[in-house]
Amino acid sequence: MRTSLKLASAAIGAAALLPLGVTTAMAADGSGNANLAPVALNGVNGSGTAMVTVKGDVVSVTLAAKGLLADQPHAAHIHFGADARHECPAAADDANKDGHLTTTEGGPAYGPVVVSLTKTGDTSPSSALAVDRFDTAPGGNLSYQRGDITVAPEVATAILAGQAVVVIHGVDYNGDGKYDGSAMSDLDPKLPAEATDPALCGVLKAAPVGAMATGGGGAAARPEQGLLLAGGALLLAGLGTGAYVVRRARTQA
Ligand SMILES: [Cu+2]
Repeated sequence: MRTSLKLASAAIGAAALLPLGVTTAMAADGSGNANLAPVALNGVNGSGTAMVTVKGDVVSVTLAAKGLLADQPHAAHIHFGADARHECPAAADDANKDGHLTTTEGGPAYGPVVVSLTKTGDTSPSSALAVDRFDTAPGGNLSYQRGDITVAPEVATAILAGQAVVVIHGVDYNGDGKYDGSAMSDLDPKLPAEATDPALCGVLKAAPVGAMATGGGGAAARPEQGLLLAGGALLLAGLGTGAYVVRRARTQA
């Protein structure tokens, strides 16, 4: 009697653990949305949205933002760290109390770069500062769409779990319309801090399940179809510039 009871409870324990293991082992499909808001302390008067759809380990990303420094490259990434808070940084993250948040100071909140949202070519963390492949926000408006981004399985899982954070970098502390100033970047000492400090940030939240249910219903909108088509066009356009990838690859944040 006692032995069979033990066995039974052991089996229940194993069954209770199983779903967790399955969820982390295989990437599901779904999407996450983020409202992008100014990063604390960094003086950006802007806003934006991000939408990420996940199909297995391929993600499609759409960004729209306004209020950025115009006509300058804005590095944009998906950040995630298993040990991070899965948040945007707060004023309290200003570790050196200089009144601004660097990308590194935001690390405890959002983790390292896991996807570089480049317009063409490589999207790995090694392209985190590939300045010639990021959007330059003409007129301060950033518009970005790409559909061919392969991510690590744990990144796909994190996006669907509401643990990934979209960050757009590039600020203008002194308001002179360009990246300059005596403070140098924590990521690349050859760049001004203005070029890499975080500007806008938003945590990707899982979209309502109903929004992604296609189920054969004719009425269901399929926004991801247009997205993927656009992404394919971007991919084709990007093939010609693939040579830049290696040259521009730099160490990640
Ligand atoms: Cu970033």
